[in-house]
Amino acid sequence: MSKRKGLLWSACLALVLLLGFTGSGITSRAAKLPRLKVSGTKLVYASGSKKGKTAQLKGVSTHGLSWFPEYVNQKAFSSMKKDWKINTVRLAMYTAEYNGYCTGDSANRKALEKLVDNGVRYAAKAGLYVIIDWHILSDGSPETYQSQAVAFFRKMAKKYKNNTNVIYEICNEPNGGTSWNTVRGYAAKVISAIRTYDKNAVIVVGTPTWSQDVDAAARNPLKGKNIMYSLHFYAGTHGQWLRDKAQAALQEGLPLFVTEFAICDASGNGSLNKTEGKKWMSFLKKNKIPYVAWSLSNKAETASLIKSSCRRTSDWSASDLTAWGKWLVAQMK
Ligand code: IDC
Repeated sequence: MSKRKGLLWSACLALVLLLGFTGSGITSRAAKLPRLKVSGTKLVYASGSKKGKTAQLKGVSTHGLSWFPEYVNQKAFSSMKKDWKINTVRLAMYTAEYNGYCTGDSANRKALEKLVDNGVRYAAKAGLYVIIDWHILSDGSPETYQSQAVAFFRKMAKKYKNNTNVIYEICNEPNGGTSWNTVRGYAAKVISAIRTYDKNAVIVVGTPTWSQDVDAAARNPLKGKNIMYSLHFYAGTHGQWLRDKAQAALQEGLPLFVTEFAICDASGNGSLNKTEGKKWMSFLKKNKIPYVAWSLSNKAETASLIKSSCRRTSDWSASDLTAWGKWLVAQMK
């Protein structure tokens, strides 16, 4: 080999090694979870050994990140995966309530983004999928803070385009008479912002009437791939009539994701309706619908998974859980 050729070869080798190192650097920082995609009405694995199989995501949602930030910690996420068998966690970031992303000051916004970032990292390390939830509620229509949402999701997609575990939920619960047409217009703008950076991430779109009107979405779904639609239920309030709506939407080919549910009433209080709860769980399991329960907190309300007397923020034992917490964990195991 001539000296010149030798030099060329060493340069090539150095380049390959360099690329190899940076490549593994990226993968070790990003999640090692298989990518997800939507196929028909189902969420399936798009890579890895389970490629093509339905991904039955199941997990829990935080309460509002501004109010219960202490539950976003590595030990919490890892212990829920090990002890409760969850594979997904949802980060509920309120937009309009006290210290919401759009109503608090810029320091608050920064703190929320940091919590989201920590949450994504802890989830990746624990081996969990993570939903970044733009938690509209009292703002009613997603159009109220549309420009903020577009900017937020553009930023998130740029940051997490290589994180295979991130799912975007772009509007928790449209309400106050907001039509599907309005939600659809909003969704098209936010989805296009996300797709600037990430062509593949799964995006979940809320539906009118607190994410119940999946039938309206089924009549005129969005264009594009890897889009799912939220169905929320509280078994104390929502029964067979809502399952019928969901069934009809599935029949029309609409992919559903239950990004929030509990078995008390819709206020987050009242008693547990276990009879209706069981019917819902068998509906979800039969149709392989991914589900996430409300909420990981110790607030004194029925929908909390942790007892209000419990100060632990990870590694909970059965006696730390509320009746709802115990019921849910038994369902997921
Ligand atoms: C509730 C919380 C409660 C809080 C209230 C207003 O449990 O502590 O005071 O929000 O911020 C939803 C919403 C979810 C609600 C939950 C229970 O997405 O934010 O949380 N719920 O009311 N939809 C149906 C029920």
